[in-house]
Amino acid sequence: GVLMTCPMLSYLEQELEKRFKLFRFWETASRPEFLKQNSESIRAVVGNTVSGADSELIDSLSNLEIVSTYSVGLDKIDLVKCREKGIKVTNTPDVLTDDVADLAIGLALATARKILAADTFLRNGFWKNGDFELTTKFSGKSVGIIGLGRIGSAIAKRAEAFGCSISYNSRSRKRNVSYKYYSNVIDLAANCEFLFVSCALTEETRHIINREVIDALGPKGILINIGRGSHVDEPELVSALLQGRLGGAGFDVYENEPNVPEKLFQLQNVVLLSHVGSDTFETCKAMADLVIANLEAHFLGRPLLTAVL
Ligand code: 8YV
Repeated sequence: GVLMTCPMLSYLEQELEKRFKLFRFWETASRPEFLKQNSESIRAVVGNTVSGADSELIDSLSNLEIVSTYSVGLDKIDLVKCREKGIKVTNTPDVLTDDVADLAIGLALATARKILAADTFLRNGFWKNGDFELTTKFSGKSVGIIGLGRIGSAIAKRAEAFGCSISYNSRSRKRNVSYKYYSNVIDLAANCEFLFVSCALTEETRHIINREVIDALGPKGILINIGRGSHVDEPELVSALLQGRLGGAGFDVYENEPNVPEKLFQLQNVVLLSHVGSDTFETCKAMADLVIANLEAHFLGRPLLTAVL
């Protein structure tokens, strides 16, 4: 049997149901009771970024062999525990890279050019009384990227096409990359106008965007986060924006989703999306197919397509 932790794409649910005995964790009235009855027959968990596989769940499934997450992010999976117990882990890299990078650029443009505010201005009938305010240029600006993995590199490639100069921060300098490397996030922030967060969420990168980094980016700087909400110290972000110490922010992820600090709602230099980075028909289908292909490969004893562990 396969345990799905929470509702995901209905296509994924249907396709899993065709192939496996599917348990829907969110429909169980009592989780302890459900686990007592069914834990023995569960050999796989399908989780996502809302609900993954924490140590408690892993410990309660004595026959668990594989966690196949419907996400590229692994922060909701206890990888240490999985490694200890020899449980395999797969995710959905590559197939969502383009969409997330596209959206990162979209957020930069929407934030700098105030696209949503300009649209609201027109809809409210204000155009008749005069033109919309001037905004900030994106093309040709200096772009900083935290995390030059698949998504960070795709953002860099797009920003290059906008004539931007690229610099980055990551754990170590990348070989065969001509972008300027900063070993320190504060130095990166001090030397760029648009700062993108696209690294994995780990203990080291939690709150990588703190007050010092925000102040280094400064009142003309724009912060874009398509990584994880917990990369940013959110109360610090809110106060910096309210006090005008940060120029603007475009966010797709938040510390406590689906809760977003409501103080941000009044600000025109902020664009807030509801964690939709990979949510296109094309990509969600590809992610679902990859989740299934990994499970099938595992149960047939074949090599996994996108193994993390
Ligand atoms: C998820 C994401 O796919 O892949 C990730 O890490 O953040 C998203 O694209 C979405 O939240 C569903 O789990």
